Amino acid sequence: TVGKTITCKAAIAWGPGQELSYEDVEVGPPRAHEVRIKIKYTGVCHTDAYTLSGKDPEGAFPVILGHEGAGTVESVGEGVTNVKPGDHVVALYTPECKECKFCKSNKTNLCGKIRATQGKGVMPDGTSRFRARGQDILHFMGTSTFSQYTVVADISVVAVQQDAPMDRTCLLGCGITTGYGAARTTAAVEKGSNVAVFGAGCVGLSVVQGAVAQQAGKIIVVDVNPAKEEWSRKFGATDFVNPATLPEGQTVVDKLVEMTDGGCDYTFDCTGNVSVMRAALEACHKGWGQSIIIGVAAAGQEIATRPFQLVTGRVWKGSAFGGIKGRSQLPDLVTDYLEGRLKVDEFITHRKTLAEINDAFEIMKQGDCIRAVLNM
Ligand code: NAD
Ligand code: AHE
Ligand code: ZN
Repeated sequence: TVGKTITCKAAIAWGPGQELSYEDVEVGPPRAHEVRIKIKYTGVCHTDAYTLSGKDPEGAFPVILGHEGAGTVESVGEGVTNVKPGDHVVALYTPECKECKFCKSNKTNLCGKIRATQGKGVMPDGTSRFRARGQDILHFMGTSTFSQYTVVADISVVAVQQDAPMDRTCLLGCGITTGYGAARTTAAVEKGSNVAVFGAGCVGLSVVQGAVAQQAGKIIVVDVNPAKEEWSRKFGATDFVNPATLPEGQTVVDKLVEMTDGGCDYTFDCTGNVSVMRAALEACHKGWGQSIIIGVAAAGQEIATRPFQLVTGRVWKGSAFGGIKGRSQLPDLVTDYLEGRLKVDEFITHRKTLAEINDAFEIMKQGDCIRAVLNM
């Protein structure tokens, strides 16, 4: 039997730089290899604000943003075998088809199967499941969690433990997994190694948490917001550096090199600022230090350093979704959370409803917000 279209509320981004509009949207039934999810909770990530700002080269409008969501499966299309109605799920903006050359490689978590259509804001068959005001509305990152119901490809969803609260598991859909995975999987920080984390938002604090799990030595957080010192120490940072309060003539690179007897073994950019990315690379130890870029920079921004930095052994890398293959590995992170090894609750500083989403975007721009979770 063919499913019915559902009318529900969503926050629609009609154009760049505009407030989101909380209004009715029609959500079509899932087609073959698609899943319709009743979203229960969604986090708001800086990448949503980045795309809304118009600075994302892939940004297109009108669109339903949101990529940090958890909910229950409402219905599935033909051929779906990995989830069933009623399952508790997390949406995956980095899908896992398990068949493409990326999925078959143990060197990456990127999946190639639907990346082209996902980037265009449509389902794999090239069409949208969302309609409002008589026109098609685009999908975002293959997830569009700022809607009470959304439709995703079956490879973009993973069922997780039913006893895990969904107002927490939603955060494993991006921020926490991204930072924790970057430290544990992308960098695979070794015991005793010195780590510097630039930017103590949800992502940076999650890197700290991952570095603690890897038994790193020094875990130095660098942030221009002094209030982040307390946050950083709460997650296990051993040191905090505020570049704005260094003595005249001392750069953050000088400071980190001095603190670590020559440079860090691993550094992470969790700011999206290309000057910070350069400092993070140059604060690495000669011969082996690795710098991992996690932050997302605006269209037109480019990174630079002297090639000599790389000639002398420093390594520049990047990480998307923490290098985690979502369908294979996200349930393990939920287990870590349920068994007390992974902090999640601590990241939630604000709670709002979907109708209050513009307030959540405002709050996110203030320094005291780590994550705002929306109840749908
Ligand atoms: P956030 O804004 O909460 O945190 C950023 C932190 O950086 C803040 O504490 C801020 O004070 C600090 N900061 C800003 N400028 C700084 C500077 N010059 N020096 C030192 N600290 C500085 O953001 P977040 O949600 O943690 O996300 C961080 C970045 O990661 C964003 O760019 C986001 O788009 C990106 N991101 C990437 C992925 C991925 O898979 N690669 C996933 C999620 C988020
Ligand atoms: N569309 C942007 C890049 C945005 C970007 O880098 N996205 C990250 C996830 S951010 C989550 O908060 C990512 O995973 N990218 C890998 C991918 O395939 O999109 C641009 O610059 O075009
Ligand atoms: Zn995100």
